[in-house]
Amino acid sequence: MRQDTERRLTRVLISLHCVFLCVVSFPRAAHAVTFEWELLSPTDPEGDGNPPALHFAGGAVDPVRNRFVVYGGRNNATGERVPGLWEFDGLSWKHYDQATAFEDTVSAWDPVRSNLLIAFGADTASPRDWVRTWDGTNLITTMPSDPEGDGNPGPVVGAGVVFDGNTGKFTAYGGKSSGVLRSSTWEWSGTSWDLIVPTDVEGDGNPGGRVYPMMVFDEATNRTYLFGGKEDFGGTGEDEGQIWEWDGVRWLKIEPNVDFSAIRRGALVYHPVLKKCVILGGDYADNTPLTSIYLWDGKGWEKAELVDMLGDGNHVPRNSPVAYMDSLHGIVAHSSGRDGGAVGKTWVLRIIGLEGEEVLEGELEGQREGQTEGEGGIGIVHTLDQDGSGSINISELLRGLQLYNANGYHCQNNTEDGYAPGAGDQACPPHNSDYDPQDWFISLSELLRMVQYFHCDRYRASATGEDGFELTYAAQ
Ligand SMILES: [Ca+2]
Ligand SMILES: [Ca+2]
Ligand SMILES: [Ca+2]
Ligand SMILES: [Ca+2]
Repeated sequence: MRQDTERRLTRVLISLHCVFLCVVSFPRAAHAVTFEWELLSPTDPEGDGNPPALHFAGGAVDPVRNRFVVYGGRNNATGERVPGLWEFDGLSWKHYDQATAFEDTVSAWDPVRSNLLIAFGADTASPRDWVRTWDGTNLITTMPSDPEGDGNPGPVVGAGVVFDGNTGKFTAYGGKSSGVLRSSTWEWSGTSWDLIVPTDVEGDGNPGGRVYPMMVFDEATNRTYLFGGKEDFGGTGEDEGQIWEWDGVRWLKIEPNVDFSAIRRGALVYHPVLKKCVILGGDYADNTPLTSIYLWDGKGWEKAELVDMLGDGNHVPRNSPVAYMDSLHGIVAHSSGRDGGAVGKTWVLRIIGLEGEEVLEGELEGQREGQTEGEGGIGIVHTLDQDGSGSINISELLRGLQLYNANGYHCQNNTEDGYAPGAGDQACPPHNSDYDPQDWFISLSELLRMVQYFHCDRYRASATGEDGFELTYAAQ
């Protein structure tokens, strides 16, 4: 018990130290965005546990059912392929068992047919060229037709695929088949693969053959990007740091402002709030990971700040990580490859700071309002929540810290929250954080409750909450 208390104390002190460090020192001027990876603790009402640490899995989000779907992959601890699918709803993982176990598949949501496309990959027999769809109930396997007479990309492993909102079709690139690296561009119509011959008016050629590239469709620029990938096994891969833009007709090579050298098997995710793509992890040719987070805006890379105020460490996605973005949870990633060890871990990448981006902050608040409106509003606003957004930001937490450090607080008109540090007038209603007991003094346990508010998605009034509120980590 005493050890527990000491651990909590140490953790909060580390967290508080980081709060001051992060807010007062480096991120203000240096970086537009500050992220934190938070380790989630999924519940398990299904009784089927959580997925193991995986590598070579496919993953995508089903935005209709709001599920993160992970298909196949290899158990990092046992080396065995994992049968079936796992789905994460923001709270728990549910397993959908299947007779077959795949790896190296690629997945993307199909907004036209409202199901998840699962393509390529290998099972125990061999690489496959079939295409599968998953709608949350049925896993349907089909063989592509070929009215074009140009064949199919498969059987192939390690290709990239995205749904291209510009062309309204899936774009697939690369992979490896029968020991040969592929450099073909294909479009999936829903029933057949169409081999695309890119134009090259710009004269910079096309991306070379590669496996495990990262691909993303950027809704802000309306273009697809292809980044990294492995050009050959055991090679130096000098060109793997390239980034190429696809507009449905041609591949344009973009000269990067940051030379990532060779990198492969990371994840690229479009972030609709930031309106930029986020690169997560991946390994360099010498098998060291990319530990920083960069944003891509269609022109260049921008390094984001990454802090660990929670003291739970930060995720380093490696070896074909699966990650998705949704507006409620942020970017969620399941541990993969070397970072995860034997135990599967689920992480969420949260924005905890934005600088010089008032528009973005407005959007974030609008988003929160939208979420709370759906549940009839947040009702009572916590006194720590000065802007009434339904969640606690860094400056609001810092105000709480100020009251904690002051050895008491009192009522004071014309301050940001109606209170001031130190002893004085107690005629107003007390601060909501002062509840256990209510004594015009913020204790350590009350401060810890504030830190919880800061790290949750949002809060709402609750008759059963210890302080009259409950915290939610995944709005449904
Ligand atoms: Ca479960
Ligand atoms: Ca064809
Ligand atoms: Ca070109
Ligand atoms: Ca962390």
